[in-house]
Amino acid sequence: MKIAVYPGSFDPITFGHLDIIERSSSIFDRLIVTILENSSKKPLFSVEERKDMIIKTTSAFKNVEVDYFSGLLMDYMRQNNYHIIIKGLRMLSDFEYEFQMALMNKKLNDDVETLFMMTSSKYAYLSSSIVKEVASFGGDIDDLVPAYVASKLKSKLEGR
Ligand code: COD
Repeated sequence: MKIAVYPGSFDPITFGHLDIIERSSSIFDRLIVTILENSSKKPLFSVEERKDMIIKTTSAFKNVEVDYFSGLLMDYMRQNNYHIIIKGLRMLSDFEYEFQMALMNKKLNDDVETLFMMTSSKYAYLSSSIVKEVASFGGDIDDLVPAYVASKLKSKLEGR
């Protein structure tokens, strides 16, 4: 069985993430979308809230599961005997960051391969940070995230 892990912060999940999930879930038998901590980001949503949004928005994909891990991605991979990571690539800046991370991850665990999937051009500009920025100023995010996520984001920002 071919299993891949799609790791990220998913704070919150966007149409860009969902595009990568849809395309990679059609290639692998199981796709595990795993929420991890990115130490350079302070999340807006709790792990439970992020997990809920991923579960709700990926329910159409029957081979997609959602998980969370606190710690190094490579420890997660080793503990679960997973060997393939999927990453999305948008801009040159993504490449530098992801390249460095892939090489360090390979050094930490040589049994794991990182595969990169190019963004769809319509989502090349899209990130969770941009969505939060637009939403925080009352901009329209309906084309950027599913309706369920948009409503969670609006109520989260109103409650702050
Ligand atoms: N189109 C295509 N791909 C996209 C898009 C889009 N519009 N938006 C996001 N993506 C891709 C990103 O490039 C990334 O591959 C993935 O989706 C997740 O994105 P984010 O922004 O939700 O998540 P990140 O980049 O903050 O996730 C970083 C991790 C949490 C995976 C990383 O920090 C990590 O592995 N943390 C655990 C600790 C660890 O092991 N650190 C690494 C040591 S080398």
